[in-house]
Parts: sequence; C-alpha cells; structure tokens
Amino acid sequence: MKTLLLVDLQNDFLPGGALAVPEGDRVIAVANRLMPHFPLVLASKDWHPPDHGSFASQHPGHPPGDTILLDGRDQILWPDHCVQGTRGADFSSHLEHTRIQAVFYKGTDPLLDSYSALFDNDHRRSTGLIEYLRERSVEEICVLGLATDYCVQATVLDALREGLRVRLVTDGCRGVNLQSGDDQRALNAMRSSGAMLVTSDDLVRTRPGVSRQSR
Ligand code: VGL
Ligand code: ZN
Repeated sequence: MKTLLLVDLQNDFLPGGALAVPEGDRVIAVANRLMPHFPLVLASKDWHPPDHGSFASQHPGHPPGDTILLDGRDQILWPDHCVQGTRGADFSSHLEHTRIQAVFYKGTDPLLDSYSALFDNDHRRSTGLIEYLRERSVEEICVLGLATDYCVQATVLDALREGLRVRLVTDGCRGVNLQSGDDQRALNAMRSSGAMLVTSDDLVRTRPGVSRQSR
C-alpha cells in the first residue's frame, strides 16, 4: 500500500518554536498536498519527558549545540523541545492531521535519544512502526518532514536497513544546519544508501488515478 510518513511536523520545529528549523513551515503545504494521494498516512512525533537527557537545561554549563556523553553515547544538546503534552509537541495547526492514521512516538527514554521514527539511536527499542508496516506488507514508504539532517535522515537510513524502498520528498524537508551544508550532506547520504530523491510534483504526477490519460 502506498504509504506516506510525516516526520515530526510539530510546532517546536517550526519558526517560533523551541528548536525552529529554518523554513520548517514550508513543508506543511507539501504534506497537505500529498496526503490525499496516499491510502496510508503515518506520522512520527518527537515526544520527550521534561527532563530528557538531550536537553541542554539538564547539563549546567553546556549550551545547546555542545556534544556530551549521555549514558556512554555522544549526544548533541538541544533546547528543551517537544515535551510530552505541550503545545510545542502538537502537530502544526496548519497540518491536516485528521488524515493521519497512526502516530509513532520517539525520544521517550530520558537517557537515550531517538532521531529515527523506527528505532532509538542505540537500536534497542522499536517505536512499533516497522512492525506496523510489516503487518500491512508495506514495502515502500515516501518520507518527508523535519529535520533533514537529523530525524529524517535517521528514519530513512533505518528504513533502508530494514529492507524498505524509500522515496525522500526533497521539497517536503528542511534542515537544522548546525553546520552549513548539513542538509545537503544528509541528502547525499540518503541517496548513496539507496533512497530515491523525488519532489512532490513527481509523486502527484505518477500516482495511479491522478495521471492524465495519454492516447
Ligand atoms: C530532531 C533534534 C532533536 C528532529 C529531534 O526532529 O530532527 N532534531 N530532536
Ligand atoms: Zn528531540
């Protein structure tokens, strides 16, 4: 079944949010446009407890952007974001979220971050998404969301590792770009790992049922 996965389209990643991704709001219209073309629409949510170990506020003396050791793993520190049950963790109010059939939550373990929508950064625990896809015999997913260089990239690489075919919707993604060019490097990494980079125009043109009749 043609499946669209929306990664972390939450207020805190949009302009004005706690971890605002530049132009993050631009991807909402792309998501809204594509959803009607997919019989299955899924989403992930970054869903942190208030004391999550990826928050710089938990590590006095370390500003956001620093890398520390968290339970033995390298961890970039971020501003407090996507705290469970807060407005920052809600889907954008502009997103037609009633079309989303299931939501998968990640980043709930205070000592272990989870960029990918499939597994935590240590690959210890599944969010349930891969099992959900397998139960429905989904073999290919189209992915868009925030942010290209973190959660989108991790999601795509995990999905490829799990043997799924992945189309990455480039106009539906934006990067944090802690270092300039991070988003481009992430796109290159996803492509060289086997993802097909497409635009939302490509998808709308090639969806069965919406392609124009040729004679
Ligand atoms: C993300 C940093 C921290 C993301 C989530 O959704 O890309 N980035 N938490
Ligand atoms: Zn996070």
